[in-house]
Amino acid sequence: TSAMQPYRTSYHFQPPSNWMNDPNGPMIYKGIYHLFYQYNLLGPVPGHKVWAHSTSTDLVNWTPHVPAIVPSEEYDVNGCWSGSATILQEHKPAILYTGVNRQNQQVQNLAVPKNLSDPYLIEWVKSPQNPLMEPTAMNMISPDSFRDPTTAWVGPDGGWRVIIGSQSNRTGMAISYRSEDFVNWTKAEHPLYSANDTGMWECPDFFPVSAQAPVGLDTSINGPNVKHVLKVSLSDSQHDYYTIGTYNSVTDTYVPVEGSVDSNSGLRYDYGKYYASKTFFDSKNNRRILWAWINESSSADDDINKGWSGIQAIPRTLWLDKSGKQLVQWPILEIEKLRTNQVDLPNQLIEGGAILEVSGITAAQADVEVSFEVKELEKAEVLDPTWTDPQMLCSRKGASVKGSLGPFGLLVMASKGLQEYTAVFFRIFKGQNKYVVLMCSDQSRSSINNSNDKTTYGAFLDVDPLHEKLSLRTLIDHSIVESFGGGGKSCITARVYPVLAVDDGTHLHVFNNGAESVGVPKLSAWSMKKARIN
Ligand code: DQQ
Repeated sequence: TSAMQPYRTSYHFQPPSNWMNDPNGPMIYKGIYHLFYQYNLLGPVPGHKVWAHSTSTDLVNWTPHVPAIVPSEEYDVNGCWSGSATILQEHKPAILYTGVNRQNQQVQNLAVPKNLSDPYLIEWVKSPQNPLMEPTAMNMISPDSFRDPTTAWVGPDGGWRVIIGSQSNRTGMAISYRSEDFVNWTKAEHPLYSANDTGMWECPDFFPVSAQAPVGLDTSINGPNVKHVLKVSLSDSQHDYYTIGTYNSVTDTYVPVEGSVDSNSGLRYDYGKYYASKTFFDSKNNRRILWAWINESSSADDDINKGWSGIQAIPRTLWLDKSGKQLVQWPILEIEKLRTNQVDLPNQLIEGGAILEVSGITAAQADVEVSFEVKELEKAEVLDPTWTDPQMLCSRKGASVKGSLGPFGLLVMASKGLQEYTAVFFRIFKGQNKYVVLMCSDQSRSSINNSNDKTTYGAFLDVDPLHEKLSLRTLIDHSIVESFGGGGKSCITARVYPVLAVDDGTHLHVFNNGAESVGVPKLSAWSMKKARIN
């Protein structure tokens, strides 16, 4: 980063300039990871989209290539929108993407590599049969609500299935299509799943997870020890919600059991900023990896001034929690290659009201892991039964509001005199018949510049503080703070734009603003090296 560009990231993926949004078609081919993304070649504003393209051997360092898919035909002249890659028979990749046609209708198109022996897959060829799926008067699909094909999967009959995000009179839905040859697609009678009054479902994602082990599965796997996840990006709220359920591949029906897409109680990948996410199966390492777009919390004018907008979250491995009731996410292990200059705090007790600086690292570009241990749980504040909205609770009880057990956690991106800081912390409450852990990311003091959106985020964390330590990991990178509570059971990502806490003026602290002391058995912090991110 330079003095002129204090908010550019050093290890979170971003192009050198202009507008980026959704990750598209992530995959691994011949040992090389591919990331495509929605990109406006012309400026830091949304504009007309192309599929920009970068590759990597480690998901950390990236090499840019020429855009893979750009508007050129009647069926995509107004934009090449989001879509996904599928690995067909004989390891041949194929991309399904949404084209915005001359009439501004959304249609689905196919593109395949020109030269399969090129592991970088630089050149892509659009199918002469495009568009393959179109809204018509017959199929009653609305032409402005038909987009973002998923990775396709094979059913027991050997046929391909794919879903497309849509809505009909505010009923959000994932429309199903089937194909024998990946070119001729037939719409199924029923959507895979739909929910009333949820509005447009963008970027659906549908994939199996193992109920036995924390490993990833190929998208076409199904069976007795497999559950399925359906994620949708709700355009109304700009949040990614998921449900966990069972998929019957004979009848092509999905029945969610955990979570919901149609209420505030739905499960989210991330309780801060995190949108248009997409997973892929990493066949080399048997894991499923999640990518997502993190937009700015500053104004469009600021985007124009800095010349860019949007970053990608650090890719996360995701798997089904032992409880079967939620997913767990953790930054890909490769990111730890960037760690350097480890600093450890000795095991200690932090008294109520104490703030302790962790020095010796580049605090604007860091990775921190800390765990907290609370002894006298009976002193926990009683949770009012009406406090069901964690974000609201975190906003009302920010880092400066003293409690009993908490708030305790980290002050990241802090300026010298603490005029600026972002607080990531926990509070423990006594619920009806168990302790309830709240995790917050409080941006209210993140910048003395008040034109930024400094909304506070919050999530409940399914950890039992009677038997487990409370762990927190936070990845800090100049204008992004990505936090993982309880080993990845709840995640919160925030964007911050400090004025004082910039580069070397940035500090890191551990704090306890509760009345009771808390143990900190372990705290390790690392400076992060710069990655090659284009
Ligand atoms: N962004 C794409 C659409 C998608 C939306 C356009 C989600 O395909 O629905 O850039 O952010």
